[in-house]
Amino acid sequence: MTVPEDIYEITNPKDISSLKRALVNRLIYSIGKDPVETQERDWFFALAYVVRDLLTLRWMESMRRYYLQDAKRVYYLSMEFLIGRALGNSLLNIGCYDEFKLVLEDVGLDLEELAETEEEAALGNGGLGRLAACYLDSLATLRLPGFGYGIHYDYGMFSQRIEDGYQIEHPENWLRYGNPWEFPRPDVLYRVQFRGHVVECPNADGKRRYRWIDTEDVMAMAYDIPVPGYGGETVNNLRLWAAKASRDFELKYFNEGNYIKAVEEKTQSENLSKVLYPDDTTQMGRELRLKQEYFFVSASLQDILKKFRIDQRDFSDLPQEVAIQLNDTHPSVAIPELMRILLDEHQVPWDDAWAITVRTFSYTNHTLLPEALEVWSVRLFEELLPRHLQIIYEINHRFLTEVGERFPGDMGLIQRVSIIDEERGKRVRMAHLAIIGSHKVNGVAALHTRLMRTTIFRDFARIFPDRFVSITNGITPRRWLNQANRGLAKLITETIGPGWVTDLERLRQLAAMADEAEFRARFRAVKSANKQHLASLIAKRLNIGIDPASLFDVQIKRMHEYKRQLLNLLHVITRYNRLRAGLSQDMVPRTVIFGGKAAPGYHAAKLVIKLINDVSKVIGRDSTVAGLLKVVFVPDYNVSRAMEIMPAVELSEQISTAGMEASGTGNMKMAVNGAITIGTLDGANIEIREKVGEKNIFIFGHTAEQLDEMRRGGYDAWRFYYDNEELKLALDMISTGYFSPDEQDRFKPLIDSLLREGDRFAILADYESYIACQEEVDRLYLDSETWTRKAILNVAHSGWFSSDRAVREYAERIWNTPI
Ligand code: T68
Repeated sequence: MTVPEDIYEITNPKDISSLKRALVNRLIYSIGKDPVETQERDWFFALAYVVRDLLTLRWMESMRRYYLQDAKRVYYLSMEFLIGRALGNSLLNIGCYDEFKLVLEDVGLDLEELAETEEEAALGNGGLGRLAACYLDSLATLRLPGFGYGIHYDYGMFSQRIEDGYQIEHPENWLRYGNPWEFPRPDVLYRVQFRGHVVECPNADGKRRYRWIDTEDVMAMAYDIPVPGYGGETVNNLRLWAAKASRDFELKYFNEGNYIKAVEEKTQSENLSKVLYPDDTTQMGRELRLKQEYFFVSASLQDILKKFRIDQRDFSDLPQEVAIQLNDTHPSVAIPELMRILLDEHQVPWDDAWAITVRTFSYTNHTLLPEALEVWSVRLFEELLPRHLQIIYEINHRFLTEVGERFPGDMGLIQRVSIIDEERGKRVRMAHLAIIGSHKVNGVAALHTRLMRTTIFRDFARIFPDRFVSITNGITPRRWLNQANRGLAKLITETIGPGWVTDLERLRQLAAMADEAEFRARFRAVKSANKQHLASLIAKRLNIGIDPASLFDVQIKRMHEYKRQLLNLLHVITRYNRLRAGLSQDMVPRTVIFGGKAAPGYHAAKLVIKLINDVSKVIGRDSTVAGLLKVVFVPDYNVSRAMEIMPAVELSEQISTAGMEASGTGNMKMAVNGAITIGTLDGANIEIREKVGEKNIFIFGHTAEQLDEMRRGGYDAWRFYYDNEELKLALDMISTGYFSPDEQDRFKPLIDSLLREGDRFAILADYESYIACQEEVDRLYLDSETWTRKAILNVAHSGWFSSDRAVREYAERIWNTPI
């Protein structure tokens, strides 16, 4: 049916009175509330529905456009999308922020306040999930037909409360009041099979065929979330799958007359999409996790192939029409799944099926840490996905045969690259599967890709020299600058015009302004207002007073040993000791802010949270350092908290052990918001240094190569301890209960890991240069004009870290969908 244009409720989104009418209509007809008797949340939902309506028309237009263009589709498969709140971002992206602000004022409401009532979509752990969300924003802004596929978790990332200094996890029921952005699609439903067994049945043509039968099935139901690009022209789609019981359960038990049992089993199968696994670095090998992975992969592939119009087209066209990006190995079971569909359901010969598969998939690696690399026991795989295991064996057999022919006699090589790890029990190495089944494998920063090629995937880099590429991560300037830092955005726009929002390299034009005193003063005024704003939030929520004039020194990210929050704390303690010794003359007042969640089972990381809070308490009570040093742990760090904190950061702590942080993206967010980085030569810090210039960043510590060498020669933790009195003092204070008088050996495990267990993260090795570097930070901060100049240059040279640039690189170098 065609729709007459005049039927749309809002024809001109700049027309305040029609916006207001739409808002009140939603309140009455969609929420069912009398405008005289409303709560703030009702207005939020009414507003969200109006905005969604505006998005929906553009969304349909975008889909029609792609269809007519027959454009190649890009599908981003990810277990995580850390979206955050959507209201403010959508309003800015469609260009109606100020209009809606007026409309709300008219009814006595404040838009910013209303926006706070939105539950954030925290469907991710950290960097990997947030990257996926930034890339969706860029895909839409660049008008690329790029679609996300993921899981509709009932419970996303847990919320963190701090009780007596300890992290306590609470489930976060973000869907409690419903999600106003999503469209449930009960008609988009796919069957996903598990378990059962495989039978061989000869075909009429004599070829062997395999059938996967007697399976236990779960249904995947779609929820669609519109993703608006900047300017509002293009709206893409994020499709999340929720598990629903298949009717089979009901029928089976109905026949037995066991109604209660039927309902029990229904609930059990729907548990599949209940909760996000909150571990970002350790592979637990849990059955439910593998089920989640296959569940969303199977549904997504069925959907992708349906849109490809499988019945009318030749499969060999698939790689020209479709690119599928695997966000880490989590969705890599998609490789044997596509093979299974082609082989078993469409009788495509193996070699053709394999060529299609490899040309369709590509894989992004996000970590080199061995404990984070996914492996599944062959036994579990066989139980849940017997046909996939067979296919993986066949992929492996053919691959190893080829390797054997190309590198004859190298048995070690065969063992090392095999998908099946035959040592510690038979296990499927998902990274090997992902590399072998993809045409491109990318690392997320230059150093990370280099290390990937020379260390963990060295053999593969030899076998597939052209397969490995580096695409440094990026962040969306819409959320992280335009939305989060309205003050700076305004100053930038007044100075160089609004084009930077979609062309971040234009920030370069600010470089010349760094030498103008008047601009520096304005820039400083913005930072100062942002700091005051953060201070007022901290006062309101945590009842802690911080000095807005002090240096804001910030480390916000997941809690992990390799990120070395403990090194930061050793500096804090050393600083505290120096202040108490009366050495305050060279030191500027500082507020050291921490924030981050620890995986619930990660004891060392949780203990660091407790130590931060204990140190904070002792320092907070010591009047001799009042006004000179303060430590704050901000609870429940998430996307919304990040948006509040980033604009106020002056010193960005990026201090991971060299070679361990694949890229980092918080480092980019802070730099573009005018913070100066103190960091190691790790991940994207190296590229930040390259772009902003070595004079405008504080670099310290050993390089990855130096650490490697040091470890080969034997790492002597005690030497660092005895050679540096201040380090010894700080460690002794922690281990003798100075910060924990109620439990003297509370932090023994932390000290043991440093001194007795080899200091895997080289905290002691980097302590001295870190402290020296922090001294330099103080000296520079005293010279406020020079500091500001460098901060401006950080903003000016951060344009390259836009996710638009990153997505363009994927489009050109991996997806073959150049813009
Ligand atoms: C991060 N990884 C990297 N993993 O640590 C970070 N892992 O350096 C990089 O900038 C970022 O990815 C984006 O590339 C993660 O965030 C996870 O969250 C994760 C989750 C589940 C399982 C394993």
